[in-house]
Amino acid sequence: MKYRVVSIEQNILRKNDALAQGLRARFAASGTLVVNLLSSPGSGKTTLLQETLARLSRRRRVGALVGDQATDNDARRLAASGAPVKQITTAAECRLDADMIGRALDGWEPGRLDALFIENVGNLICPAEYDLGEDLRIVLFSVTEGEDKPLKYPLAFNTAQLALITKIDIADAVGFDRDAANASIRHVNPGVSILETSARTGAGMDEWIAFVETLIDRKTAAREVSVR
Ligand SMILES: Nc1nc2c(ncn2[C@@H]2O[C@H](COP(=O)(O)OP(=O)(O)O)[C@@H](O)[C@H]2O)c(=O)[nH]1
Ligand SMILES: [Mg+2]
Repeated sequence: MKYRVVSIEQNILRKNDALAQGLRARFAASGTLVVNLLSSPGSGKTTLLQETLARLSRRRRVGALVGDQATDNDARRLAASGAPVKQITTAAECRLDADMIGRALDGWEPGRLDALFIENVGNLICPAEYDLGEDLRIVLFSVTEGEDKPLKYPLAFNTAQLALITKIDIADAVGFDRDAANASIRHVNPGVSILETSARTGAGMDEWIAFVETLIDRKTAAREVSVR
């Protein structure tokens, strides 16, 4: 019986991987950089994206898809930036999958985007298993969560290319141990980039935005080469 459950899960993930490859081809053709944001609830995904969309939409075409089990609160917060935003309600599912992204894109006409940000459902377990065709997976980890969390949720941390430590403005107040947090992150993903940010004070935001813009330029250039 146990084997049967395992094989059903593997089939679901295999199907997701195939759909994600289709999305990746679609995003390569449009030259859209796709960023998948993972974290536990309350780590600051929506707040970071509010600031990111506000800053980038001055000079880039950016949009967001937001997964939430029950509400459209985050989509409404993000839409205030003026960027195109679409809500995906996942109901019983604890994560977004490639099929949900494909269906959301089919019914949505934001025009060609330089970058699409995907706010995943808030938890560090199920979203980690689902490829959404993204170029960049980032895991957010706030200073209040406990420095050992990367060790407890290794998949979320070792499938990400960037770990963003958020709410750095309150690090001292909560006794955040930077060395311990970095060591936990590096233990599960030695090569990952780590950036400290505060969407509240703006600390680290210029570096974050510059990091994304470098990737946007690279993706746009790759598209230009392929269509030439
Ligand atoms: N002090 C501080 N609070 C933040 C920061 N970013 C987000 N928050 C707060 O953390 C809470 C959860 O943020 P939210 O963006 O909704 O997290 P999400 O659930 O990951 O989308 C809210 O009360 C935010 O105001 C930050 O950089 N500094
Ligand atoms: Mg949110």
